[in-house]
Order: sequence, then C-alpha cells, then structure tokens
Amino acid sequence: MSVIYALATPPAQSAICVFRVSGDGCLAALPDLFSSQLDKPRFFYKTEMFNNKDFVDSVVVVFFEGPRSFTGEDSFEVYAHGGLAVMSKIIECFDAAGFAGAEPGEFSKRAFLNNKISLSQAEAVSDLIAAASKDEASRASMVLSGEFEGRIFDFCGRLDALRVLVEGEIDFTDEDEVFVDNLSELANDVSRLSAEFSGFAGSCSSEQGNLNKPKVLLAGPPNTGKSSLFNSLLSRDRSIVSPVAGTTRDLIDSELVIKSMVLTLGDSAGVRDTDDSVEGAGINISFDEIKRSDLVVLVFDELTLASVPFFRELLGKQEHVFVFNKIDICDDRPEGFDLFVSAKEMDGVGDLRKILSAKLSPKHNNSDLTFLVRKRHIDIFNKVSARLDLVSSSIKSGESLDVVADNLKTCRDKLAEITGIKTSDELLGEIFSSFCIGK
Ligand SMILES: Nc1nc2c(ncn2[C@@H]2O[C@H](COP(=O)(O)OP(=O)(O)OP(=O)(O)O)[C@@H](O)[C@H]2O)c(=O)[nH]1
Ligand SMILES: [Mg+2]
Repeated sequence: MSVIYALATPPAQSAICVFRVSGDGCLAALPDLFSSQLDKPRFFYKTEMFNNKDFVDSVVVVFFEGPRSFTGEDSFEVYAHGGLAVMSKIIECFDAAGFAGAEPGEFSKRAFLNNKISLSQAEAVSDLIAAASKDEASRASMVLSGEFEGRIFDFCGRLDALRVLVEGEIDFTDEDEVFVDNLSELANDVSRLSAEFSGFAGSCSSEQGNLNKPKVLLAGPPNTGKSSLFNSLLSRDRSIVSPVAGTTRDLIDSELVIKSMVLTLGDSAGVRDTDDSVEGAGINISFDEIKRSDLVVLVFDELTLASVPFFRELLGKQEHVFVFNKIDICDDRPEGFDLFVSAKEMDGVGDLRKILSAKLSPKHNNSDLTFLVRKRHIDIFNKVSARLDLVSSSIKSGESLDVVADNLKTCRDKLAEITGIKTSDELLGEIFSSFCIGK
C-alpha cells in the first residue's frame, strides 16, 4: 500500500502536534528525514527533522515495523512543536518525500484490512473520540474491547447450529439420519434466540451526544437575572446581561457538563405582557420551550414575586426548581423557593448544579445501555429480529424448511456485516469516509 501521512492532532496552535505515517517502504525515508540513526522500533528518539538539509524542527520520533503497528504496516509517528508554521513545514517535508495525504479514516481502514481490528472496533475508535460524556466513552470502549463482537459471534454460532439442523434435514431428508426430530422444539429454540437477541439489541444505542441529553431551561419574568445565572452556570459570558427588562429575545442554549452528565441549558426571554412584536415572539418561544424541557429553573427576584403564582400554574406537574436571585442586595428569604442565589456573586450557583444533577441523573442515566454502536448496526439488528420472528412463525405454520433455512442464512449474513467479515467495498468506503483525517 502507498505511504500515507496525516496530522493526528487538531490543526491548531498547541504544545505539540503529532503526525502519523504508514505504508510499505516508509521506514526507508527515516535516514533522510531525521539526523539520528533510528535503530529500534517502539523506542522514542529525540532528534532533528530535515527537509532536504533544511532544518524543520526538533522532534521526537517512534517507528513501528509491520505487522506490529496500529495499521499492521510499517509506520512512524512524529511529535513536533505545535505551531502552525511547523505543521506546514512537516507537511511540505512529507510531500517532498512522496507520501500522500491520508483520506478520512484511512489509518483505521488499513488496520481493518490488515486484520488488526474488526470493523466494529474501527467504528468504536471513531465513536470513542467523538464521545461527549464519560458514559458514551465507556459504552464506546465496551465495543472497542471486543465485548460487543463476542456477543455477535455468540449469536452467529447459535444461528450456525440451527442452520446445520435445518439444512441437514433438507439435504438428508430421504436418509435415516434425523436432524430435526421435533419441529416445535426447533421453533422454541428460535424464539429463545430471538428473545435473547432482542434483549441484546436493546442494550445498544446508536445515539451519540443527544442520547438522553436532558434539557434544562431558565425561565421567569424579565430582568430577574436568568441570563446572569446562565452565564454563571457556564462560567462564561454566553448570554447578554443588561439592566433593561426584555434583553433576551431569542432562545440561547449551550451544553453544560455536570459531573459526567451533559445537558442542554437554555436561557429564555422573560415572560411579560408586551406590545413589542419581537419580544412577544421571544416570549412565545419561551412558552414552547418550557413545555419541551425536562426541568425548568424559574428565576425571580424581589420585584417579581407577584408573578410566582402565574408560573406555578403554568408549570403544573412539570419538573421545576424555584430560585430566588439577587440575595446580595436583598435580605428577605420569601417562602416557596428551593434555592436562594446571587448570580452576580456566584453565591449558591454550586448548589444549583447539585440540584440539577440530583433531579436529572436518576431519569437520565443509561446504566441499562451497554454498547454505543452505529445506526447501521441498529438497522441490521432490526432486520435480524424481524427475520427471526419470521423463522419461528414459519416453522409453527409448517412452511417448507427451505424458507426457514433461507431466513436463517439471511440473519447470519446480516450479522457478519457488523464485524466486517462480509462487507462490500462500497459499504467500507461509506463507513470510513465518515471518520476524521488521521484516524
Ligand atoms: N445585584 C445583583 N444583580 C443581578 C444579579 N443577577 C442579575 N443581576 C442584574 O439584573 C439585571 C438583569 O440581569 P439579566 O441577567 O440580564 O436578567 P434576565 O432575567 O436575563 O433579563 P431578560 O433577558 O431581560 O429577561 C442586570 O443588571 C444584572 O446585572 C444578582 O445576583 N445580583
Ligand atoms: Mg436575559
């Protein structure tokens, strides 16, 4: 295979950047590229990189001899200073050496083609990198560890055992040999397999990022400090704060991480009667968002207590937290509030985070989900489940065993597409093109 290279770290100024190079013959270029003699694979060498006698950077290099490398090919990695100019000098250097820029996912694709990892493991590498929460990362790791594939292989083995029985019965029907002596037992075996498979499929989810990401909305009357509290929770000035009532007109949202939970936090327009059509449109959005949110944080101050009953009625049974803000300028602690804070002084903001976490995590934990998989896997699971149901009903209704055998074969072939044992070039191209470059 040709020699490919890619920047494996983001193309942005940073302490270090890492380049990967892979492909047969790439190690022959090492003496021209680096000043030190690199003898041993898997050792880090501090050396200097040159582009045809022009100094490029002081770098660290490690090389791997295939098949003992990520891709299974000869490869090496360069750790350089993370400046944009350094990166472009290294790219020039690799271009001059005749290396080609890698396509997205090309390193993982080569690892798969060289049997270093399975297709689902290659996909899990990509998902692990994209994971936004600890939960997603651990579910992607479960796939990467091979556990997911072990389960698929187990189902394949059990399908094979059923196929041997059914196909044996078809092929040797005229002979004395008995493969299936009781059709209803066969139907039961298929039903059991189908139920277990559905249970397994239920422990997989393809949704990433949005998976159970709860929506929390800051709402209430104008000027109570919703945007100030929004910014305090995010620890940055994302929403405009001003003493003018009706500052926030649109819905503003951002991701907020509390412990290992990622949630969407929204800041909304303060609700009041208004003749301003733009503000009115914003207020309508606030009403809609209140209904769509998993938890509404109602923010009041001393001047807006009269509207508390209106909001209580509006929320009904919806999950909510009543917050009284601006305690730095008010000593009263009115009844009926869950929390007293000062967004300005960051007083009580930590307690609000704790309340959000406590109210949301029991409903939004994914402990029953084990594997983070791709949408294509879910599509395959649905097809396999439907076929298995068909198999058991066709046995029960006494249909020809040829139909049963055919459906079992389809299930088996579909499952093989998950691990990549039977996958078309077209599908491979589609899968790896969704990866990012350098992976
Ligand atoms: N003293 C004090 N002032 C606050 C506090 N929180 C917000 N304010 C002030 O209250 C005013 C309104 O704050 P915002 O955060 O814009 O209020 P809002 O609820 O988003 O207002 P609208 O978007 O107009 O509905 C600003 O002048 C803030 O500086 C606080 O904890 N203490
Ligand atoms: Mg606001």
